[in-house]
Amino acid sequence: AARAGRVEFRNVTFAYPGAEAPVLSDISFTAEPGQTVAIIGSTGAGKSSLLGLLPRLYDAASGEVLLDGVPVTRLDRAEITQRVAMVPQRPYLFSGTIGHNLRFGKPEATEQELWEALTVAQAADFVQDKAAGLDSRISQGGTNVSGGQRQRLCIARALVTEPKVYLFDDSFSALDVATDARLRRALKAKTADATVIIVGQRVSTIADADQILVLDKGRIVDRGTHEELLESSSTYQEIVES
Ligand code: TTP
Repeated sequence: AARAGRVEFRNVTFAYPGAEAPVLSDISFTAEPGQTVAIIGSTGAGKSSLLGLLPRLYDAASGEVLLDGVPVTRLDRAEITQRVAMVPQRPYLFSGTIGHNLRFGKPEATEQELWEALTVAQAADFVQDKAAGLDSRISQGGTNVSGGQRQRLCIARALVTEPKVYLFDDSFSALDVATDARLRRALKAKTADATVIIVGQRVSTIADADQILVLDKGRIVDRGTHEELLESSSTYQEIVES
């Protein structure tokens, strides 16, 4: 059987309600199970908006977003959340214990599953260091953990649900380069069969992706591997050098 988690955008155009200019124009790409597709581009290029179309935070104005060949507009939310996990740019922790937060998408997850997810997310150490471990309280909005810890807890929360598709919106930006590298190595091993779409600002975060999409003003202006883009894309070169 074909592995699940294939994502396809077909000529997708999107504008926010009330806005005249489209934020995304004619976006087409495919991400296969086992692949990592990275999206890079300047601020406001439309990267977050692109990710949001898969879990239907918004719907395309024209074109189609398909999950395993089916337009997401024909799937219900439960079917999508079962298969797709998104770690948003400003990941949210609610008031409750770390365990509650990690079990958000899978209430029946065992402690062992939580620790496995924390280990991959490079968060096991700091949770272990807390006297109450998984029972440690998170304050509303997660203000009593650092930005990098919050990102890692939210990555662990996504891992607990074992989705077919991971969407990471700049999820590694608050991590130091070494932690970022360790996390992504562990993630790659853990999510070998999954489809990963990752928005990244740092070249080291995205350089090993199977395909990099260079987004500029809502359009894919270049695509390829890191090596290909270094040769062919002046936009990519500018991003790398900045
Ligand atoms: P984004 O999709 O947020 O662009 P980005 O993710 O590439 O930017 P960054 O790297 O800074 O995260 O925004 C694209 C445009 O859409 C931008 O002009 C702001 C607008 N926008 C809205 O109007 N409403 C929204 O809810 C969002 C997310 C963006």
